[in-house]
Amino acid sequence: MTNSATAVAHANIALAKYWGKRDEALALPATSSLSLTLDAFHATTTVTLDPAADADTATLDGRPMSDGELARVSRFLDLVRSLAGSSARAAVDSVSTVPTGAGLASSASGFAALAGAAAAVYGLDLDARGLSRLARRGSGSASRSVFGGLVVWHAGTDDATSYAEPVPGGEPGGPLDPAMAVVVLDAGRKAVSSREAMRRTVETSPFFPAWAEATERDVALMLDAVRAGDLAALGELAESNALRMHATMLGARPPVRYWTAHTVAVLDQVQALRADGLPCWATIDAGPNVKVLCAAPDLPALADALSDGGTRRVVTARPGPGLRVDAGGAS
Ligand code: 2P0
Repeated sequence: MTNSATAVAHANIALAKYWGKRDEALALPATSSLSLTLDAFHATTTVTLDPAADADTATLDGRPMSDGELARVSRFLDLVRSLAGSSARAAVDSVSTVPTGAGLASSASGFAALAGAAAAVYGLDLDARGLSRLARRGSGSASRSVFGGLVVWHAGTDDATSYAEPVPGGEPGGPLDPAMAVVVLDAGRKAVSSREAMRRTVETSPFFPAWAEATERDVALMLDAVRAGDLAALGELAESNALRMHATMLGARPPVRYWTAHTVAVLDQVQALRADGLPCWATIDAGPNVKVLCAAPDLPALADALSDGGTRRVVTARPGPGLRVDAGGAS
């Protein structure tokens, strides 16, 4: 019997954003969303069963997780244990190349890897869709990191129908050949967690219903653009969708604003680059950092321009792979 499993999951960046839940307990989103899994950032997580222990333990990058982080991991393991009919506690060891809590999708890769390793070690027999549904319960965006390339997360109406699946067309060298330059303006932890900011937006922003309607439409239009191999249409929709998400949270009380002056400077530059004939489109998540979509052949020139003479840190990314699980741990 295997008592240890390791999984690797890559971060994803949404082009049509998930911002707001309709059911907190089941982590059902208010809308569908569409993302690109990136090769540049990933989490590697090992889960080892320890039947003699009376509590779970967890480390992140070799250090014990904070009480809050451990509680969230342990709650997720409780769900896995209830599905598996097990009471064994576990040791979780995670190593991540994603800065945590900076709007760089650390929880997406983290919970997708945890879902993969925990499902294997507790003996849940899940297919990719089942793993996506499970990862969703840890962190909504983690449902998408189970798959590589372009991914759609169907909002669904209940636990069984809310899952992600891959969208053909985003493969490296394919018709869209997408790539992304990630401008890391601030890798520090954000002041308001995306979970709290989402909740506040749903409860207090008068713009929220319009956001939810528009995003469901955006996902459909983006899927059309992908099918047509039209990166420009996809990019224009993505930039608009991100600005609408931030407009919606600016409408919350108290308002949520993740942008800094540096964020705005990068948005200005993206607009100027486009006007100069370099097709590229910005998106921003729950943090000040800006991710810029382009066609892969344009990535070196884009990254060079965004680095602003080497004064800004820019990470270049191509489409990344889906979840990989190695259940061959110690027996
Ligand atoms: C997204 N974000 O679609 C959006 C855009 C951030 C901005 O998904 O509460 O960490 O754990 O379900 O998945 C971040 O939210 O939130 C996120 P929970 P999660 O990528």
